[in-house]
Amino acid sequence: MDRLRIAIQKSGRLQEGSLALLKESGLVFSNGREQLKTQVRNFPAEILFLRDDDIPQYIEDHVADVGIIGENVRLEKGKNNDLIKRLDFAKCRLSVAVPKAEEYKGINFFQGKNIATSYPNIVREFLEQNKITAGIHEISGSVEIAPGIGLADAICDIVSTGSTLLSNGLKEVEVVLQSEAVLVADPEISEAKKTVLENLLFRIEAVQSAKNNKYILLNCPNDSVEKITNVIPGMKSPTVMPLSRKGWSSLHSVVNENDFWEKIDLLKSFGAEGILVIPIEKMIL
Ligand code: PRT
Ligand code: ZN
Repeated sequence: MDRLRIAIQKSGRLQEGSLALLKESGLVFSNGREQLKTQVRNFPAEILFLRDDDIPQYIEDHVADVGIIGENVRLEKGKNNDLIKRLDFAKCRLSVAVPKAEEYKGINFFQGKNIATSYPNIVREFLEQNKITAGIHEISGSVEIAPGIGLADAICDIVSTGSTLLSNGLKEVEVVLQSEAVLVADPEISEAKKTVLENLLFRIEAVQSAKNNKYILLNCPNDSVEKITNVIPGMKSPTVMPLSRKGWSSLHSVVNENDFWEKIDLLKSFGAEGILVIPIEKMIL
C-alpha cells in the first residue's frame, strides 16, 4: 500500500509540536536524529525530516504528500498546496518594525523607504495593498540588525514575545499576518492516500478536541441538575447518578477550556460542590 509521506521540520521551532501531534495521534516511529526518513510502524505513512522552507517545494514536486509548516512559510512560498488544518501551535506574527526613536504616524512612513526581510513576497503584497512604494531588501537571517548597520530603514520579521525587537532597539508598528503551524497537502494525491490523510485528520481532530476540553465531575442538589445541565450540556447530555446522600446527585460532563472559569463560577452559584476537572486524552465527537 502507498504510504502517506508526511514532511516535518528536522529541527527548529516546529519540530517539537509536530512530533508531539503525530505521536499523540498514535503514530509510532523513531525520531531519526540523523536519518531523513523513517517508517511509521503502525500506520501507512512515512515521515520525512526536512528544513521547513523546503517543504512547500517537496510537496509541489510530489516528493512529500503532506507537511507541517508555519502559515508564514506557506504564504511566502506560494506553492501549489492546500491548507488542510490549522494546528494551534508555533503561534507568532509577521510584523514590520522601525527603530525605536522614529516617530511613526502610520503606514505612509514606509513611502520611499527600504525594508529588510526574509519574506519578500508577503511584504510586496502588503505594500501593494496599502499603496506604498518601498524597496525590499531580502536577507535570510539576522534581519533585526539591518537598521542598526544602515542596511534598511525598517524590517519585517517574525515576532513572538517581542524581546528580539526590543534588544535590537526596534518597535513593532504594523502586524502583517498572524501565523501558526498548519497542515498542508498536495492537491493531487491518490485516492488511496486521501483515505490515509482522512484517517490522520480524524485522529488529529480527536487530539485537538481533547486538548480544548476537560472532563468535569461534581456533586449537586437534585433540584440544580437541570440548571447545571444547561450550563455544561457535554457531548450529548451529562451523566447523572444518585449519591448515597439523599437529595444529591453526581453529574459528569465535558466543558470547553475557553469558558471554563466563567462556568465554574456559575456552577458554584447553583450549589455544585466537590468539583473535579480531569484532562481528556482523546475525544471523538
Ligand atoms: O532550519 P529551518 O529552516 O528548518 O528552520 P528556521 O530557522 O527557518 O525556522 P525556525 O525553526 O526558527 O521557525 C520555524 C517556524 O516557527 C517559523 O516559520 C514560524 O512559523 C514559527 N515561529 C514561531 C517562529 C517564532 N515563533 C519565532 N519567534 N519563527 C521564528 N521566530 C524567531 C524570529 O525570526 C525572531 O528572530 O524568533 C525571533 C523573535 O522572537 P521573540 O520571541 O524575541 O519575539
Ligand atoms: Zn527555515
